[in-house]
Amino acid sequence: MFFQKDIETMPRQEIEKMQLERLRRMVKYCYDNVPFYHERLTKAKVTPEKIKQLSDIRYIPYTTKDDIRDNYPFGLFAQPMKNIVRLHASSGTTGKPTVVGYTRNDLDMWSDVVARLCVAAGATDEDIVQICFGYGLFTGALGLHYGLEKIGATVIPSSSGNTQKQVMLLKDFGTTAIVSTPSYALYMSEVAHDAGITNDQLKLRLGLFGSEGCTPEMRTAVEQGFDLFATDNYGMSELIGPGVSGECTYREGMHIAEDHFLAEIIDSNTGEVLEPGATGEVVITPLTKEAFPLLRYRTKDISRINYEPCKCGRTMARMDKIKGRCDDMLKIKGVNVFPSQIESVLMTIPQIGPHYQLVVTRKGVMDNLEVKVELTDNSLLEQYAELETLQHTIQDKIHTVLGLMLKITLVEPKTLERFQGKAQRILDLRNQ
Ligand code: DLL
Repeated sequence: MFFQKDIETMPRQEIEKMQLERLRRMVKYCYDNVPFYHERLTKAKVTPEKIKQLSDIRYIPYTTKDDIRDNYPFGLFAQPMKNIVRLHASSGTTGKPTVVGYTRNDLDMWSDVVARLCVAAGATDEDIVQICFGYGLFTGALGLHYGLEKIGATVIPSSSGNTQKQVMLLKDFGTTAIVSTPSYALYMSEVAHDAGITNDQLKLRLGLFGSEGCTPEMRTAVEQGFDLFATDNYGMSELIGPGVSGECTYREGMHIAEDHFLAEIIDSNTGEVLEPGATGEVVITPLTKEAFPLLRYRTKDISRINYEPCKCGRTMARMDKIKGRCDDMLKIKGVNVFPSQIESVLMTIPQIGPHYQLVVTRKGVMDNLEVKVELTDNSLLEQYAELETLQHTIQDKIHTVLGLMLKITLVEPKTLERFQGKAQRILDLRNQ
Protein backbone atom coordinates (compact mmCIF):
# COMPACT_ATOMS: atom_id res chain seq x y z
CA MET A 1 0.00 0.00 0.00
CA PHE A 2 2.93 2.37 0.62
CA PHE A 3 6.35 2.55 -1.01
CA GLN A 4 7.90 4.90 1.58
CA LYS A 5 5.40 5.04 4.44
CA ASP A 6 7.51 7.17 6.77
CA ILE A 7 7.70 9.91 4.17
CA GLU A 8 4.26 9.56 2.65
CA THR A 9 2.46 9.82 6.00
CA MET A 10 4.67 12.48 7.65
CA PRO A 11 2.81 15.02 9.77
CA ARG A 12 2.19 18.25 7.87
CA GLN A 13 4.46 20.27 10.15
CA GLU A 14 7.36 17.94 9.50
CA ILE A 15 6.81 18.03 5.76
CA GLU A 16 6.93 21.81 5.85
CA LYS A 17 10.01 21.84 8.05
CA MET A 18 11.77 19.54 5.60
CA GLN A 19 10.63 21.65 2.66
CA LEU A 20 11.97 24.83 4.27
CA GLU A 21 15.38 23.30 4.92
CA ARG A 22 15.55 21.94 1.40
CA LEU A 23 14.37 25.18 -0.15
CA ARG A 24 17.06 27.18 1.61
CA ARG A 25 19.66 24.67 0.50
CA MET A 26 18.33 24.79 -3.06
CA VAL A 27 18.46 28.58 -3.23
CA LYS A 28 22.12 28.48 -2.20
CA TYR A 29 22.82 25.63 -4.61
CA CYS A 30 21.34 27.56 -7.54
CA TYR A 31 23.14 30.75 -6.54
CA ASP A 32 26.47 28.97 -6.31
CA ASN A 33 26.20 26.74 -9.38
CA VAL A 34 24.03 28.35 -12.07
CA PRO A 35 25.16 31.75 -13.41
CA PHE A 36 21.61 32.51 -14.55
CA TYR A 37 20.30 32.12 -10.99
CA HIS A 38 23.30 33.91 -9.51
CA GLU A 39 22.32 36.94 -11.50
CA ARG A 40 18.55 36.59 -10.96
CA LEU A 41 18.84 36.13 -7.21
CA THR A 42 21.37 38.94 -6.85
CA LYS A 43 19.09 41.27 -8.77
CA ALA A 44 16.13 40.29 -6.60
CA LYS A 45 18.31 40.59 -3.46
CA VAL A 46 17.45 37.05 -2.37
CA THR A 47 19.89 35.13 -0.21
CA PRO A 48 19.21 31.80 1.53
CA GLU A 49 19.05 33.75 4.82
CA LYS A 50 16.13 35.72 3.49
CA ILE A 51 14.06 32.50 3.34
CA LYS A 52 12.98 32.20 6.98
CA GLN A 53 9.61 30.57 6.35
CA LEU A 54 8.09 28.80 3.38
CA SER A 55 6.02 31.82 2.35
CA ASP A 56 9.27 33.78 1.86
CA ILE A 57 9.55 31.87 -1.39
CA ARG A 58 7.58 34.79 -2.81
CA TYR A 59 10.79 36.85 -2.91
CA ILE A 60 12.25 34.50 -5.52
CA PRO A 61 11.44 35.42 -9.14
CA TYR A 62 9.58 32.86 -11.27
CA THR A 63 11.36 30.78 -13.89
CA THR A 64 9.58 30.30 -17.21
CA LYS A 65 9.94 28.12 -20.27
CA ASP A 66 11.48 31.12 -22.07
CA ASP A 67 14.29 31.18 -19.51
CA ILE A 68 15.02 27.55 -20.34
CA ARG A 69 14.82 28.24 -24.05
CA ASP A 70 17.18 31.21 -23.76
CA ASN A 71 19.76 28.93 -22.15
CA TYR A 72 19.46 26.07 -24.65
CA PRO A 73 20.72 23.39 -24.45
CA PHE A 74 22.61 23.04 -21.15
CA GLY A 75 22.91 26.61 -19.82
CA LEU A 76 20.85 26.01 -16.67
CA PHE A 77 22.62 22.81 -15.65
CA ALA A 78 24.21 23.00 -12.21
CA GLN A 79 26.65 20.12 -12.73
CA PRO A 80 29.45 19.51 -15.24
CA MET A 81 28.54 17.12 -18.06
CA LYS A 82 30.70 14.37 -16.57
CA ASN A 83 28.16 14.14 -13.72
CA ILE A 84 25.16 14.08 -16.04
CA VAL A 85 24.18 10.50 -16.78
CA ARG A 86 20.99 11.03 -18.79
CA LEU A 87 19.39 13.61 -21.06
CA HIS A 88 15.75 13.89 -22.01
CA ALA A 89 13.91 16.55 -23.95
CA SER A 90 10.38 17.65 -24.54
CA SER A 91 9.49 18.07 -28.16
CA GLY A 92 7.72 21.42 -27.96
CA THR A 93 5.49 22.49 -30.78
CA THR A 94 7.89 25.02 -32.28
CA GLY A 95 11.63 25.43 -32.46
CA LYS A 96 14.18 23.81 -30.23
CA PRO A 97 13.30 21.21 -27.62
CA THR A 98 13.60 21.80 -23.87
CA VAL A 99 16.56 19.76 -22.68
CA VAL A 100 16.68 18.26 -19.21
CA GLY A 101 19.59 16.47 -17.50
CA TYR A 102 19.87 14.00 -14.63
CA THR A 103 22.67 12.99 -12.29
CA ARG A 104 22.74 9.51 -10.84
CA ASN A 105 21.06 10.83 -7.68
CA ASP A 106 18.39 12.49 -9.78
CA LEU A 107 17.63 9.15 -11.46
CA ASP A 108 17.35 7.48 -8.04
CA MET A 109 15.00 10.14 -6.76
CA TRP A 110 12.99 9.92 -9.99
CA SER A 111 12.50 6.18 -9.77
CA ASP A 112 11.51 6.55 -6.08
CA VAL A 113 8.78 9.10 -6.74
CA VAL A 114 7.46 7.09 -9.68
CA ALA A 115 7.52 3.87 -7.62
CA ARG A 116 5.53 5.75 -4.98
CA LEU A 117 2.81 6.81 -7.36
CA CYS A 118 2.56 3.34 -8.91
CA VAL A 119 2.14 1.70 -5.48
CA ALA A 120 -0.36 4.39 -4.44
CA ALA A 121 -2.37 3.63 -7.59
CA GLY A 122 -2.47 -0.04 -6.66
CA ALA A 123 0.38 -1.57 -8.69
CA THR A 124 2.33 -4.44 -7.11
CA ASP A 125 5.20 -6.80 -7.88
CA GLU A 126 2.60 -9.21 -9.25
CA ASP A 127 1.70 -6.86 -12.08
CA ILE A 128 2.75 -7.31 -15.68
CA VAL A 129 2.90 -3.78 -16.97
CA GLN A 130 2.90 -2.77 -20.60
CA ILE A 131 4.46 0.64 -21.14
CA CYS A 132 2.85 2.16 -24.21
CA PHE A 133 4.56 5.55 -24.09
CA GLY A 134 7.18 6.29 -26.71
CA TYR A 135 10.67 5.33 -25.54
CA GLY A 136 13.18 8.03 -26.38
CA LEU A 137 13.68 11.63 -25.41
CA PHE A 138 10.17 11.75 -23.91
CA THR A 139 10.31 11.19 -20.14
CA GLY A 140 7.10 9.15 -19.88
CA ALA A 141 8.34 5.71 -20.86
CA LEU A 142 11.70 5.54 -19.09
CA GLY A 143 10.29 7.37 -16.06
CA LEU A 144 7.57 4.79 -15.48
CA HIS A 145 9.89 1.99 -16.53
CA TYR A 146 12.42 2.46 -13.71
CA GLY A 147 9.76 3.17 -11.08
CA LEU A 148 7.89 0.00 -11.96
CA GLU A 149 11.04 -2.10 -12.02
CA LYS A 150 11.85 -0.73 -8.58
CA ILE A 151 8.63 -2.14 -7.15
CA GLY A 152 9.31 -5.48 -8.82
CA ALA A 153 6.62 -5.38 -11.47
CA THR A 154 7.27 -7.17 -14.77
CA VAL A 155 7.84 -4.43 -17.31
CA ILE A 156 7.04 -4.82 -21.01
CA PRO A 157 8.72 -1.90 -22.82
CA SER A 158 6.40 -2.09 -25.82
CA SER A 159 6.62 1.66 -26.57
CA SER A 160 3.87 3.43 -28.49
CA GLY A 161 2.50 2.72 -31.94
CA ASN A 162 1.92 -0.50 -33.84
CA THR A 163 -1.37 -0.84 -32.06
CA GLN A 164 -2.30 -4.25 -33.49
CA LYS A 165 0.87 -5.66 -31.98
CA GLN A 166 0.25 -3.90 -28.66
CA VAL A 167 -3.10 -5.62 -28.49
CA MET A 168 -1.56 -9.00 -29.29
CA LEU A 169 0.93 -8.53 -26.43
CA LEU A 170 -1.81 -7.46 -24.05
CA LYS A 171 -3.52 -10.76 -24.70
CA ASP A 172 -0.57 -13.15 -25.10
CA PHE A 173 1.51 -11.81 -22.17
CA GLY A 174 -1.45 -11.50 -19.82
CA THR A 175 -0.75 -7.82 -19.22
CA THR A 176 -2.45 -6.66 -16.01
CA ALA A 177 -1.60 -2.97 -16.09
CA ILE A 178 -1.12 -0.50 -18.85
CA VAL A 179 0.85 2.75 -18.94
CA SER A 180 -0.21 5.27 -21.59
CA THR A 181 -2.17 8.40 -22.22
CA PRO A 182 -5.88 7.86 -21.56
CA SER A 183 -6.64 8.63 -25.21
CA TYR A 184 -4.25 5.95 -26.45
CA ALA A 185 -5.76 3.40 -24.07
CA LEU A 186 -9.17 4.21 -25.47
CA TYR A 187 -7.89 3.73 -29.01
CA MET A 188 -6.20 0.46 -28.09
CA SER A 189 -9.46 -0.88 -26.68
CA GLU A 190 -11.19 0.05 -29.92
CA VAL A 191 -8.55 -1.82 -31.95
CA ALA A 192 -8.75 -4.83 -29.61
CA HIS A 193 -12.51 -5.07 -29.91
CA ASP A 194 -12.38 -4.65 -33.69
CA ALA A 195 -9.99 -7.60 -33.75
CA GLY A 196 -12.60 -9.67 -31.91
CA ILE A 197 -10.78 -9.62 -28.56
CA THR A 198 -13.16 -9.35 -25.65
CA ASN A 199 -12.26 -7.94 -22.23
CA ASP A 200 -12.65 -11.33 -20.56
CA GLN A 201 -9.84 -12.65 -22.76
CA LEU A 202 -7.58 -10.03 -21.18
CA LYS A 203 -6.20 -9.78 -17.66
CA LEU A 204 -6.06 -5.98 -17.57
CA ARG A 205 -7.09 -4.51 -14.23
CA LEU A 206 -5.21 -1.23 -13.82
CA GLY A 207 -4.40 1.83 -15.90
CA LEU A 208 -1.57 4.16 -14.90
CA PHE A 209 -2.48 7.06 -17.12
CA GLY A 210 -0.92 10.47 -17.47
CA SER A 211 0.79 13.01 -19.68
CA GLU A 212 -2.52 14.48 -20.80
CA GLY A 213 -5.72 15.51 -19.14
CA CYS A 214 -8.99 13.68 -19.25
CA THR A 215 -12.28 14.49 -17.62
CA PRO A 216 -13.88 12.08 -15.12
CA GLU A 217 -16.43 11.32 -17.83
CA MET A 218 -13.72 10.39 -20.34
CA ARG A 219 -12.04 8.30 -17.69
CA THR A 220 -15.23 6.26 -17.34
CA ALA A 221 -15.19 5.65 -21.09
CA VAL A 222 -11.57 4.47 -20.90
CA GLU A 223 -12.41 2.18 -17.97
CA GLN A 224 -15.32 0.66 -19.84
CA GLY A 225 -13.22 0.22 -22.97
CA PHE A 226 -10.83 -2.15 -21.21
CA ASP A 227 -12.68 -3.00 -17.99
CA LEU A 228 -9.96 -1.63 -15.72
CA PHE A 229 -9.42 0.83 -12.86
CA ALA A 230 -7.93 4.04 -14.24
CA THR A 231 -5.62 6.28 -12.25
CA ASP A 232 -4.08 9.62 -13.16
CA ASN A 233 -0.55 10.85 -12.59
CA TYR A 234 1.06 14.15 -13.43
CA GLY A 235 4.49 15.41 -14.29
CA MET A 236 6.53 17.48 -16.66
CA SER A 237 9.90 17.03 -18.34
CA GLU A 238 11.34 20.22 -16.88
CA LEU A 239 10.45 19.17 -13.34
CA ILE A 240 11.62 15.52 -13.66
CA GLY A 241 9.10 13.77 -15.96
CA PRO A 242 6.28 11.67 -14.47
CA GLY A 243 6.46 11.46 -10.67
CA VAL A 244 5.47 14.92 -9.49
CA SER A 245 2.06 13.69 -8.34
CA GLY A 246 -0.27 10.74 -8.69
CA GLU A 247 -3.62 9.45 -7.49
CA CYS A 248 -4.07 6.82 -4.81
CA THR A 249 -6.95 4.38 -5.13
CA TYR A 250 -9.39 6.88 -3.56
CA ARG A 251 -8.80 9.11 -6.60
CA GLU A 252 -9.56 12.33 -4.77
CA GLY A 253 -6.59 14.27 -6.09
CA MET A 254 -3.02 13.47 -7.06
CA HIS A 255 -0.60 13.22 -4.11
CA ILE A 256 2.37 15.52 -4.67
CA ALA A 257 5.80 14.14 -3.74
CA GLU A 258 6.19 17.11 -1.42
CA ASP A 259 9.54 16.08 -0.06
CA HIS A 260 10.93 16.71 -3.55
CA PHE A 261 8.52 19.24 -5.04
CA LEU A 262 7.18 22.38 -3.41
CA ALA A 263 3.93 23.47 -5.05
CA GLU A 264 2.24 26.86 -5.12
CA ILE A 265 -0.87 28.13 -6.86
CA ILE A 266 -0.74 31.55 -8.46
CA ASP A 267 -2.94 33.87 -10.45
CA SER A 268 -1.49 33.39 -13.92
CA ASN A 269 -2.33 36.95 -14.97
CA THR A 270 -0.96 38.89 -12.01
CA GLY A 271 1.61 36.41 -10.70
CA GLU A 272 0.12 36.80 -7.23
CA VAL A 273 0.27 33.75 -4.91
CA LEU A 274 -3.23 32.49 -4.11
CA GLU A 275 -4.63 31.22 -0.82
CA PRO A 276 -4.70 27.46 -0.16
CA GLY A 277 -7.75 25.96 -1.85
CA ALA A 278 -7.82 28.45 -4.74
CA THR A 279 -7.65 27.37 -8.37
CA GLY A 280 -4.87 28.77 -10.50
CA GLU A 281 -1.57 28.08 -12.23
CA VAL A 282 0.65 25.48 -10.59
CA VAL A 283 4.18 26.68 -9.80
CA ILE A 284 6.68 24.05 -8.71
CA THR A 285 10.11 24.26 -7.11
CA PRO A 286 12.00 20.95 -7.20
CA LEU A 287 13.76 20.73 -3.84
CA THR A 288 16.40 18.08 -4.43
CA LYS A 289 17.35 18.03 -8.09
CA GLU A 290 21.06 18.24 -8.84
CA ALA A 291 21.57 18.44 -12.58
CA PHE A 292 18.81 20.79 -13.61
CA PRO A 293 17.40 22.72 -10.64
CA LEU A 294 14.59 25.22 -11.14
CA LEU A 295 13.20 27.83 -8.78
CA ARG A 296 9.47 28.52 -8.93
CA TYR A 297 8.82 27.05 -12.35
CA ARG A 298 5.58 28.19 -13.97
CA THR A 299 3.92 25.08 -15.35
CA LYS A 300 0.97 26.85 -17.04
CA ASP A 301 -1.22 23.98 -15.79
CA ILE A 302 -4.36 24.92 -13.89
CA SER A 303 -5.26 23.06 -10.71
CA ARG A 304 -6.01 23.41 -6.99
CA ILE A 305 -4.22 21.98 -3.97
CA ASN A 306 -5.88 20.24 -1.04
CA TYR A 307 -3.72 19.99 2.10
CA GLU A 308 -6.13 17.80 4.09
CA PRO A 309 -4.84 14.28 4.85
CA CYS A 310 -6.34 11.64 2.57
CA LYS A 311 -8.45 8.59 3.50
CA CYS A 312 -5.54 6.44 2.33
CA GLY A 313 -3.38 7.72 5.20
CA ARG A 314 -1.09 9.82 3.04
CA THR A 315 -0.47 13.34 4.25
CA MET A 316 1.13 14.56 1.06
CA ALA A 317 -1.04 17.34 -0.42
CA ARG A 318 -3.20 16.53 -3.39
CA MET A 319 -3.57 18.34 -6.72
CA ASP A 320 -6.93 18.25 -8.46
CA LYS A 321 -6.97 16.75 -11.92
CA ILE A 322 -5.53 19.35 -14.27
CA LYS A 323 -8.31 21.59 -15.51
CA GLY A 324 -6.36 22.70 -18.56
CA ARG A 325 -3.36 24.74 -19.54
CA CYS A 326 -3.36 28.53 -19.49
CA ASP A 327 -2.25 28.43 -23.11
CA ASP A 328 -4.99 25.93 -24.09
CA MET A 329 -7.69 28.22 -22.91
CA LEU A 330 -9.68 29.59 -25.81
CA LYS A 331 -11.47 32.88 -25.78
CA ILE A 332 -14.58 32.57 -27.88
CA LYS A 333 -16.79 35.65 -28.13
CA GLY A 334 -15.35 36.89 -24.86
CA VAL A 335 -15.96 33.61 -23.02
CA ASN A 336 -13.05 31.61 -21.59
CA VAL A 337 -13.36 28.02 -22.75
CA PHE A 338 -11.33 25.04 -21.56
CA PRO A 339 -11.54 22.03 -23.88
CA SER A 340 -12.24 19.88 -20.78
CA GLN A 341 -15.56 21.71 -20.27
CA ILE A 342 -16.69 20.66 -23.74
CA GLU A 343 -15.40 17.11 -23.22
CA SER A 344 -17.49 16.78 -20.04
CA VAL A 345 -20.64 17.73 -21.93
CA LEU A 346 -19.97 15.49 -24.92
CA MET A 347 -19.35 12.48 -22.71
CA THR A 348 -22.86 12.68 -21.25
CA ILE A 349 -24.51 12.07 -24.63
CA PRO A 350 -24.82 8.36 -25.47
CA GLN A 351 -25.27 8.72 -29.24
CA ILE A 352 -21.81 10.21 -29.69
CA GLY A 353 -18.46 8.59 -29.05
CA PRO A 354 -15.49 9.82 -27.01
CA HIS A 355 -13.60 11.09 -30.06
CA TYR A 356 -13.90 14.77 -30.83
CA GLN A 357 -12.01 17.69 -32.28
CA LEU A 358 -12.28 21.41 -31.59
CA VAL A 359 -11.65 23.53 -34.67
CA VAL A 360 -10.81 27.18 -34.03
CA THR A 361 -11.03 29.69 -36.85
CA ARG A 362 -10.87 33.47 -36.98
CA LYS A 363 -13.09 35.90 -38.84
CA GLY A 364 -11.89 39.46 -38.43
CA VAL A 365 -11.05 39.78 -34.77
CA MET A 366 -13.54 37.15 -33.66
CA ASP A 367 -12.59 33.54 -32.89
CA ASN A 368 -15.08 30.81 -33.73
CA LEU A 369 -15.23 27.29 -32.43
CA GLU A 370 -16.64 24.24 -34.17
CA VAL A 371 -17.07 20.96 -32.35
CA LYS A 372 -16.62 17.87 -34.51
CA VAL A 373 -17.70 14.68 -32.85
CA GLU A 374 -18.12 11.09 -33.95
CA LEU A 375 -21.42 9.27 -33.89
CA THR A 376 -21.36 5.88 -32.20
CA ASP A 377 -23.74 4.44 -34.75
CA ASN A 378 -23.45 4.90 -38.51
CA SER A 379 -27.13 4.32 -39.20
CA LEU A 380 -28.02 7.63 -37.61
CA LEU A 381 -26.43 9.39 -40.57
CA GLU A 382 -29.42 8.51 -42.75
CA GLN A 383 -31.96 9.77 -40.27
CA TYR A 384 -31.86 13.49 -40.84
CA ALA A 385 -34.51 14.48 -38.32
CA GLU A 386 -32.79 12.55 -35.55
CA LEU A 387 -29.41 13.92 -36.54
CA GLU A 388 -30.70 17.43 -36.32
CA THR A 389 -32.29 16.80 -32.94
CA LEU A 390 -29.03 15.36 -31.67
CA GLN A 391 -27.10 18.36 -32.96
CA HIS A 392 -29.44 20.70 -31.12
CA THR A 393 -29.22 18.66 -27.94
CA ILE A 394 -25.43 18.94 -27.97
CA GLN A 395 -25.60 22.62 -28.80
CA ASP A 396 -28.06 23.31 -25.98
CA LYS A 397 -26.06 21.36 -23.42
CA ILE A 398 -22.88 23.24 -24.32
CA HIS A 399 -24.82 26.49 -24.23
CA THR A 400 -25.99 25.73 -20.70
CA VAL A 401 -22.40 25.25 -19.53
CA LEU A 402 -20.59 27.94 -21.51
CA GLY A 403 -23.31 30.33 -22.62
CA LEU A 404 -22.10 29.92 -26.20
CA MET A 405 -23.88 28.57 -29.27
CA LEU A 406 -21.25 26.52 -31.09
CA LYS A 407 -21.35 24.87 -34.48
CA ILE A 408 -21.68 21.12 -34.03
CA THR A 409 -20.64 18.75 -36.80
CA LEU A 410 -21.46 15.07 -36.44
CA VAL A 411 -19.12 12.78 -38.34
CA GLU A 412 -19.04 9.07 -39.11
CA PRO A 413 -17.65 6.65 -36.53
CA LYS A 414 -13.85 6.17 -36.69
CA THR A 415 -13.16 9.10 -38.99
CA LEU A 416 -11.45 11.50 -36.58
CA GLU A 417 -7.74 11.10 -36.02
CA ARG A 418 -6.58 8.73 -33.24
CA PHE A 419 -3.46 9.47 -31.19
CA GLN A 420 -0.67 7.27 -29.89
CA GLY A 421 0.66 9.88 -27.46
CA LYS A 422 -0.90 13.07 -26.24
CA ALA A 423 -4.22 13.69 -28.00
CA GLN A 424 -4.39 16.91 -30.00
CA ARG A 425 -8.01 17.90 -29.63
CA ILE A 426 -7.62 21.47 -30.86
CA LEU A 427 -7.17 22.17 -34.55
CA ASP A 428 -6.12 25.80 -34.63
CA LEU A 429 -6.73 27.35 -38.05
CA ARG A 430 -6.55 30.95 -36.84
CA ASN A 431 -3.35 31.87 -38.58
CA GLN A 432 -4.15 30.34 -41.94
O1 DLL B 1 4.02 14.43 -20.07
C1 DLL B 1 5.45 13.81 -18.25
C2 DLL B 1 4.59 12.66 -17.95
C3 DLL B 1 4.77 11.48 -18.62
C4 DLL B 1 3.60 12.75 -16.97
C5 DLL B 1 3.99 10.39 -18.33
C6 DLL B 1 2.82 11.64 -16.66
C7 DLL B 1 3.01 10.47 -17.36
P1 DLL B 1 5.82 16.68 -20.86
O2 DLL B 1 5.81 15.99 -22.16
O3 DLL B 1 6.88 17.68 -20.57
O4 DLL B 1 5.91 15.66 -19.68
O5 DLL B 1 4.42 17.38 -20.72
C8 DLL B 1 4.04 18.07 -19.56
O6 DLL B 1 1.73 17.49 -19.94
O7 DLL B 1 2.55 20.52 -18.28
C9 DLL B 1 0.63 19.05 -18.58
O8 DLL B 1 0.12 20.07 -19.38
C10 DLL B 1 0.50 17.72 -19.30
N1 DLL B 1 0.23 16.63 -18.34
C11 DLL B 1 1.10 15.75 -17.82
N2 DLL B 1 0.47 14.90 -17.00
C12 DLL B 1 -0.85 15.28 -16.98
C13 DLL B 1 -2.02 14.82 -16.32
C14 DLL B 1 5.02 14.65 -19.43
N3 DLL B 1 -2.02 13.76 -15.52
C15 DLL B 1 2.63 18.58 -19.68
N4 DLL B 1 -3.17 15.49 -16.55
C16 DLL B 1 2.12 19.21 -18.41
C17 DLL B 1 -3.21 16.56 -17.37
C18 DLL B 1 -0.98 16.40 -17.83
N5 DLL B 1 -2.14 17.02 -18.02
